[in-house]
Amino acid sequence: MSDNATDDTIFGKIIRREIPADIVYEDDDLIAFRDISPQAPVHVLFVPKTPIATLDALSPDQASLVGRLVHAAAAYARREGLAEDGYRVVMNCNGHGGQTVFQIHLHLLAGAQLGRFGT
Ligand code: IU
Repeated sequence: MSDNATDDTIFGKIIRREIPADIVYEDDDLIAFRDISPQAPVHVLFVPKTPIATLDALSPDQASLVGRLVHAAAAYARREGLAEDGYRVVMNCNGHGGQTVFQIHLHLLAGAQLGRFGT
């Protein structure tokens, strides 16, 4: 087993199939699975396979990975018929952002009218 950061998070265990998850999409760069504690009727997490703890740790050469997450989420939403009604994508960073799993991930929330965000 390698000792990179992804291996140290619950998402690394999901990527390696060490714990179960409801996986809805996967390719060479990323995996997507349903959030275990959904905050909307549709709540899917898009996670790069490259270990990056927070957005604050994202290097310039890793920036395209975030684009891949956004594009994969948009493509999933379109495939699932969610795009016309709309959806939200969110990335949380560190404590005030509400980040609890320290492998970057994009939340896709859809399936109902979402409330405004703030404190
Ligand atoms: P956050 O942005 O770091 O707060 O999001 C982490 C999400 O990971 C959160 O919505 C959890 O419900 C979700 N999650 C999960 O889907 N499966 C798990 O085993 C664990 C957390 I731990």
